[in-house]
Amino acid sequence: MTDTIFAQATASGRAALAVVRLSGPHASTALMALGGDLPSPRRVSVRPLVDPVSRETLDQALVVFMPGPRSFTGEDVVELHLHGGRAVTEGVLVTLAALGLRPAEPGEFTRRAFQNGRLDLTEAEAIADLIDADSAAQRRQALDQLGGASSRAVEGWRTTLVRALAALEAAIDFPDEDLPEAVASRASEPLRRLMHELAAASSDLRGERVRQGYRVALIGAPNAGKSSLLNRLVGREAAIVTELAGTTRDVIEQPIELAGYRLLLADTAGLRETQHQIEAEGVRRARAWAEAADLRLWVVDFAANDGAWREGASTVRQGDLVVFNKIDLPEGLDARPARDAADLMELEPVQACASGEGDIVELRAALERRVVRDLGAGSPPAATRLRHRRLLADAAGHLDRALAAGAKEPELMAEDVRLAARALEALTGRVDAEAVLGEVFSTFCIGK
Ligand SMILES: Nc1nc2c(ncn2[C@@H]2O[C@H](COP(=O)(O)OP(=O)(O)OP(=O)(O)O)[C@@H](O)[C@H]2O)c(=O)[nH]1
Ligand SMILES: [Mg+2]
Repeated sequence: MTDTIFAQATASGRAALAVVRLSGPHASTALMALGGDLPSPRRVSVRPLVDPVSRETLDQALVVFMPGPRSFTGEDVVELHLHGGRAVTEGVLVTLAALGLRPAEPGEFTRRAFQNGRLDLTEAEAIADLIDADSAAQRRQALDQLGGASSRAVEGWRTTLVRALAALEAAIDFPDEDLPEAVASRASEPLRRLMHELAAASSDLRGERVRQGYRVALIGAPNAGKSSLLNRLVGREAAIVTELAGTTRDVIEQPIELAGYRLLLADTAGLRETQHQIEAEGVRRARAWAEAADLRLWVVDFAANDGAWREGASTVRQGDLVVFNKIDLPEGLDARPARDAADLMELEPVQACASGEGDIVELRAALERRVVRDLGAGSPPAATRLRHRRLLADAAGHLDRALAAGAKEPELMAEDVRLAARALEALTGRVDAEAVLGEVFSTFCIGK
């Protein structure tokens, strides 16, 4: 028999309210011990909570009893809405422990919900994401996933696989009714389509970018104004700005929110050939960060006439942004070739003035358009974390092998289709759940 767990579900510290949650077979007896009787299910009632040993009143609280299996965890659940004073919550928690209940581990309530079939694994992960959500897009994505967006996509794919598998197995077991080779070749086309769909979903990074931030690197020649632009975008002096070329060495990462999305901006060392050991390491890091970024802002000093801007050209990619900075100053001699280079790489040009009274309105708008275009378009992603993408890639890989076995070896084909379905089942936690449970639930906070 499982034990009964309890935890404060709200943040600790002085507050107007604190919610303590109980789940397990003794939740109702604990409530009766504290509150005197058992209120009607799923109705909010007022009860004085009294320590059953000392008879001391601990609080005047709102209590709710939610009997299983129609509760969050699927077990009997009690919620105590206390006054949020430290002495109140402490008194109630100590009393619950004295009644023999056990303090919950992080994520244990959600884990029980999963184990009792109230949620699948992606929905449990969505709860963690919802609690971690800082931006509107993160909230939207977590709610979509909690509403079953990922589960439905995965279930749909799995159903296709299971149907194909059933037909194949039937033909293998009763080859006189339908030749296994014929069934295998009929199944190939839909399975190939599914393989492409799975492969696309496994390389779709939108979900992870929404959760972790859309990565934008500021790169360019020394002194172009990268640090100044970063400071303007984040709204504070996060990076040191001087008139000396080679000021920034470390990568300075700063999150911002734009159009409801979380972006991770990185200011980097100015790109140039240098003998200086520290600066050279800075340039190496700048290139590495830019390489892995979702978008690069190539900052070009509109006023400089030294040709230094060329350094950025090897790091920037087709479709990135080129920011002509310092437009408050007279145009430098070398701006023409810079524009031509930008045209050649189909960079979107933006003008900016990072210092003084100048503005970066155009840059901010361009960034906003990019993040909305790259993360906001299309249907919600099926994968929102690496775990999902790996399993989708596994499934696609098994299908690839199934198709290679093809009509010549229907038994082998069936086996690989079965493995593909397995991978999808691991994604929602239908199989092999034990292995990932620790990983999934350890990131939760206590009381969830
Ligand atoms: N007039 C003018 N000056 C600017 C503008 N943007 C930056 N500056 C100045 O240019 C100099 C270099 O700016 P930084 O932001 O440090 O340039 P950086 O690209 O980070 O330089 P490194 O870190 O050395 O690579 C500073 O003196 C800034 O005040 C601008 O739009 N207009
Ligand atoms: Mg700098």
